[in-house]
Amino acid sequence: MKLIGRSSSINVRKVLWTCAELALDPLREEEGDTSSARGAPDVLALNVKGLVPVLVDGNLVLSESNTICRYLAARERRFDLLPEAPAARAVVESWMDWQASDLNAAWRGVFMGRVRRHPDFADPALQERSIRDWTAQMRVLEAQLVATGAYVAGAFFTLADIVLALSTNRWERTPMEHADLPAVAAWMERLSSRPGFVKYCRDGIA
Ligand SMILES: N[C@@H](CCC(=O)N[C@@H](CS)C(=O)NCC(=O)O)C(=O)O
Repeated sequence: MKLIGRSSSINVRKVLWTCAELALDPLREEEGDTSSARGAPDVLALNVKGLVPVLVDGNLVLSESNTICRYLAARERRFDLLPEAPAARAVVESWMDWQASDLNAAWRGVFMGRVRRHPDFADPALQERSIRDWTAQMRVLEAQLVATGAYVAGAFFTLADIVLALSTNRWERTPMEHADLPAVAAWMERLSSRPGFVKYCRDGIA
């Protein structure tokens, strides 16, 4: 099994943390370059989107970080991370989908403007709007963690925690005002007993 993508990428680190939870050690290829929107030619040859991560497992070539995490957990029959029962599985997937859609859309303006320093996102009004949207989405996560009192999808750690902790790490590290979210902070602390969290999330970059 081979995982392509630089470990500075938030989406590659989701997969690396998942591999750590599964005790998998895929071959690594550090392709991908932050300066290139479409990725390296080798990546394009495997993924028409030109983005990393890409997982190659025998004849299977897979893109989309959340899908790769789900594939690996299912492959290893780790139903603690991705339940087999349809209802429990759907809850985990719904939070992963929310991360990839509403939450991801909210951070773009301020993250691209202040961290990546991309000229298209230099407008302060655009950044302020993004901060408002991102904070509103993070309050949704806070409410969910208050409701479960433990992990994103309920009482147990799942793939939803991996993808949302990486998003939360990006939120914490982006220079802007941060709302006080005690349940989110307690959950990040709860996760710090996991070596995969320490290696690929807490001590990683935004
Ligand atoms: N929806 C995709 C997004 C992948 C993505 O945006 N990857 C970025 C890195 S985080 C990328 O490949 N950027 C171009 C590059 O690194 O060359 C996923 O979740 O895997």
